[in-house]
Amino acid sequence: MDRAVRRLEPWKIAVIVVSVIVGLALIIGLITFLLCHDQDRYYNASFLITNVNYSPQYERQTTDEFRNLSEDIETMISEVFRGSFLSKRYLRSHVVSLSPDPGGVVASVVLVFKFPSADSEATTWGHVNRVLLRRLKATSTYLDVDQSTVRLTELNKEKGDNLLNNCCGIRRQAFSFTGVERITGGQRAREGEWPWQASIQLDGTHRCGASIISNTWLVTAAHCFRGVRDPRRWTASFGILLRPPKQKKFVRRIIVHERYSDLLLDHEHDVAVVELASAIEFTSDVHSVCLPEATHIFPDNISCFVTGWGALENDGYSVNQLRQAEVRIISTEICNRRQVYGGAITPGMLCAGYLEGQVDACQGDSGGPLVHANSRGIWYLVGIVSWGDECGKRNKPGVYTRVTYYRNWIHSKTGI
Ligand code: 4AZ
Repeated sequence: MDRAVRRLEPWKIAVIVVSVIVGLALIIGLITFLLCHDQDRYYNASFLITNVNYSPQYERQTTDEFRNLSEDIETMISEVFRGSFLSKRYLRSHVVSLSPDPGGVVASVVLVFKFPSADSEATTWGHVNRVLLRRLKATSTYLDVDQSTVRLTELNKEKGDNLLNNCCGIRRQAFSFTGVERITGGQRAREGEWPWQASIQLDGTHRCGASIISNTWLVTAAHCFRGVRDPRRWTASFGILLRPPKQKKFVRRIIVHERYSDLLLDHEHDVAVVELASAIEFTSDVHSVCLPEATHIFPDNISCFVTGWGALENDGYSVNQLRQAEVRIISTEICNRRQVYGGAITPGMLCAGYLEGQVDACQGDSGGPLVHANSRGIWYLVGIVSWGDECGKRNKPGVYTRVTYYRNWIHSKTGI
């Protein structure tokens, strides 16, 4: 008795008590983490739609036909899950392909859910599969889905990420819009908000913006290379910060439009494509924007965003963190008025901004993207920052290279 009491000295008791508390805390922490921590789970769903005839226009994701049918399918899938007990778990769906079938069109869709980490894969797959089968029948839509063809497979995170990151014009998180801003003094972009934005650098210094159109090709403005066309002096960086960038690549080749001239100063054919020396690793923060079809018409007045590291005011300095501004397309007719640009706007250009001024691209934004999200929320390259009379001046909106006008030229040089 005496010896036992002597052995349990106070400091030993303290150590035991502390160990037990720490151990319990760890166990409780682990349990809460497993119960409360959500993780993204990806699935591929494929099924036959019997009341739509296959059209060759479904081969390319950028056609109006692909967009219309995909939008209807994505709406249908959203209704299926939003009206079910999985409504809080369902995040999004994205049609990745539409393929021909003797019975109609086979749609392949990536579904993204958020489930607690503790839920087993088999259980969550079962929930998703059951809701999909049951509610596809109950949800009213004009699409006829053949129930017997529905296949649901779980994709691991890497495969799901890859599938989505390889689709152009997708933004992975939802970014809420916070008021009117301008590149000058305006709003900073967040990582992953404009994943196609690149910086083109001469001897390591930011010179221009550019847009990623594939893992080896960028599109930018021809005037960025004024005087220096040697690819060995150019690099491209990716991610919202110039320093430090997310990725950096050497340039293999610069192809400037044959009819662009540094001397004429008419800003005509201000487009160039840049081939990288090695492929970009696509992630949710760095991947491509979609190129519109040559025949696509972006209506006047639609909302677009211009992004860049350019000056906050005329003749100002570039910034380290990417900025964004919302601008509207201005008709060429208005932009060519005497008090605006008096006829300088040719069919290969488009104006965007506000006649009141204030919100605009500026020096250093050149070559960068002007983008618009279609009704599916997929982002398309509408214009390339090209020129303007200073920045944000009244009646002097930004002028952009019209991407649809040069769409076939871009294809002829890059195959994209
Ligand atoms: C430039 O010098 C420049 N306000 C780019 C865009 C605009 C003006 C100038 C549009 O690179």
